[in-house]
Amino acid sequence: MPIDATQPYDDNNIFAKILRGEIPSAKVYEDEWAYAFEDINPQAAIHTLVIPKGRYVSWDDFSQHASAEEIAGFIRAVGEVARAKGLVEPGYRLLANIGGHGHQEVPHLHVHVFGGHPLGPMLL
Ligand code: DGP
Repeated sequence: MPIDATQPYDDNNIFAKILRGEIPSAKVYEDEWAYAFEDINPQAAIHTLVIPKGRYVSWDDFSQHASAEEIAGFIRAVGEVARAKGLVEPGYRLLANIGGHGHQEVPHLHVHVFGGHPLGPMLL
């Protein structure tokens, strides 16, 4: 079920539990600002999720309330993940789902990193 992106942050969401190490995840990358792990239900040969360490429900929440340092750190981390996965030369796709129409299911901001083969035109 898609979430309401305007809801308050829920510390019991699944990605909060992954960040706290309460639920296992296949770690790809971690720094001060972000944690990246493999998606449990991959939609491409490479499908990695990057999440900020801060408590942000969605891109809307993050873009309004995160500090400039957190925003820069998170965007840099997404680039690090793509480089770590060897995606820069062949290319890749980034996606963030936001709220109901965006079909966001987990109420902690995440950016999907897709790659590993030609992805074709974006389909809605
Ligand atoms: P979205 O629709 O953008 O909210 O995508 C949520 C993604 O999170 C979806 O691709 C599946 C993934 N996911 C959900 N639960 C878990 C989990 O417990 N572990 C991992 N690794 N991924 C999860």
